[in-house]
Amino acid sequence: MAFSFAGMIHSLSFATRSRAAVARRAHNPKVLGSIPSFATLSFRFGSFFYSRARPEKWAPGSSALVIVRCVALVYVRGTGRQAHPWETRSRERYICNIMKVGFVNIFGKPNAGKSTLLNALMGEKLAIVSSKVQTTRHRIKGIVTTDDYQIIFSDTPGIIEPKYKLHEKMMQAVKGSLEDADVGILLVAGNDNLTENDAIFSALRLKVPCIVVLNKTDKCKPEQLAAATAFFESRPYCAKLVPISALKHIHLDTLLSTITGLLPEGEPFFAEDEMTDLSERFFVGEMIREKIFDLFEDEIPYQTTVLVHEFKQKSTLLKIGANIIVQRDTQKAIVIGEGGKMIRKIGSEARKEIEKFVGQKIFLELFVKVRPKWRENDTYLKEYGY
Ligand SMILES: Nc1nc2c(ncn2[C@@H]2O[C@H](COP(=O)(O)OP(=O)(O)OP(=O)(O)O)[C@@H](O)[C@H]2O)c(=O)[nH]1
Ligand SMILES: [Mg+2]
Repeated sequence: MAFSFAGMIHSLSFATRSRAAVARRAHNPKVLGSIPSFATLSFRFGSFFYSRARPEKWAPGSSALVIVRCVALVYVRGTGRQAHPWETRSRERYICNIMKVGFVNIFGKPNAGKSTLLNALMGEKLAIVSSKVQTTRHRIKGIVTTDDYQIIFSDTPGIIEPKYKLHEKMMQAVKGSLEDADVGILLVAGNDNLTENDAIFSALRLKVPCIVVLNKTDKCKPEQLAAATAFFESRPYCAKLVPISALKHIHLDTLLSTITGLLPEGEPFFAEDEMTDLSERFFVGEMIREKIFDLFEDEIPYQTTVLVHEFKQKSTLLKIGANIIVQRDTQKAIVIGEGGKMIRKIGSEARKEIEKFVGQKIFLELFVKVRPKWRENDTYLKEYGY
């Protein structure tokens, strides 16, 4: 009885959040699986009604707030309910020191530096980067948790007019990221065409606060920066503007404090040691794809994808098998190269990165397969993870 009551209230409290927020929780079974105790729920409901009745008493740091939190903490600790250490820490954090929590999704034209920014904010290379456009094809989440905030950043594919089905899938990843953002980062290279970027940002129609981030300031002339700042600051979607260099890590701390200033308070969605919701296999495939972007010009990177079909822990190493998918026989010959020169190069460069990523020796086996028009074929696209 007590269980079903708690469960019912739990779902009720979710009903006050957006559907997107509920869907986001589904990513994290650890959070979804922990049903709040009666004390936690009483505290939440009590504080909600109290805050509505006496808003002036509810200012951060007010004595009323501190007393209610302390009483609730003593009560929750006193119930003696066995909880997972992470769950306990998270509840204490929620009661004593509500965190800033939310989804911060990065949007922009291809090549604006979205993936470079995600990696810089994470302090870890999660997303592949290249000097060519349309490198990122998926939404890539990176989670940063400190004592004060949990930010779930999302890198997204560069916004383009779709020309084939793969493009449509890429733009669906952008659309999904528009729906659950708590804060939008509108990323633009400071020396890029301002009106083109403005048209894209306006078309996104984001209803959440947006930060226009002027990137690549290391390459901009002061007058370019001044013009871009004046231009975007006057736009209706621009809540804040921050100039940065994602590559040189300039002003990232200002960007972080601007983000946390706009985020709502709440409980963390993910355990504090979680960094992403994507699999190791996914990142391994991406690292191989990055080498293809680095090593080949023209159409090859755009007509290629990578499917990791084997990921097996052996006694001394990890065995990884991957297929490089191309559209035509001529492309297969180019990817293999004379006497296998190019495929060996892809393999040796990808292996170094993958070994750093998985933290152990790997055996990497690459094959090249021809799948005509795979970018237009729903079955292939699904099989290849799009
Ligand atoms: N000089 C300079 N170059 C940068 C900066 N940020 C990114 N770049 C470069 O810009 C290029 C594109 O970077 P990405 O991070 O792949 O860009 P993206 O927006 O993710 O591109 P797509 O995935 O194609 O949409 C790379 O060559 C980066 O090294 C920066 O702050 N300064
Ligand atoms: Mg990218």
